[in-house]
Amino acid sequence: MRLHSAPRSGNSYKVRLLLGLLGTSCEVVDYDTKGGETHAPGFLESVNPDGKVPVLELGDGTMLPESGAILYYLAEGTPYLPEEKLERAQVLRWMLFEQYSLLLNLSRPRLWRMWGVEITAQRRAELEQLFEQGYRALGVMERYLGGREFFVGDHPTVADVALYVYPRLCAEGGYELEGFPAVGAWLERIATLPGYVPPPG
Ligand SMILES: N[C@@H](CCC(=O)N[C@@H](CS)C(=O)NCC(=O)O)C(=O)O
Repeated sequence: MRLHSAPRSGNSYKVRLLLGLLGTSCEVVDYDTKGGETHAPGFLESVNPDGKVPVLELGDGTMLPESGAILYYLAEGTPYLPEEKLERAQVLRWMLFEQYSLLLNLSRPRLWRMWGVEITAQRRAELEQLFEQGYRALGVMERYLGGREFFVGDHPTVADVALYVYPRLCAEGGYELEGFPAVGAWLERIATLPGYVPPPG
């Protein structure tokens, strides 16, 4: 197995985190996404036509893009993917929430800071919307977590792995998590799991 990845990519980190938690080793090939390496013809043709990482390359050469699909694949048959029908559906529910309501809102402000993107009036207005929607999504997580330790059942699943990454990194984009104590406690809980891998610095 080989992971096509980028050093500061949160979506790639999701996969490296799960690999660590599962104690599975995997070769990692890093790309320069800012430099456009994932849009080079060779990458588009033979790795991912969508020009993004992460992509998991399986032993038979099959390329599996999309962090959620990769997490699901790797977690099958392990405690990180429950067997019970409704619990599996709940895992999927939170992974879809992560992609639709959380990911872009939390990742884009970080990406713009990381890449030193000029904040024009248009981007400032976009940032305002991203923060508004991002804080709303964090509020959903905060209320749901309440007294819970993990998002599905009483042990960590790939839903936690998928949801963990961008709240953990969002301060790099200017978010403040002081108003989200349950999210903060859950982030700390994840960081104590055996095999935990720290995020890209
Ligand atoms: N839905 C995808 C999003 C993947 C994604 O946006 N990857 C970023 C890095 S975190 C990327 O490859 N960006 C390069 C580009 O879009 O050109 C997933 O969850 O894997």
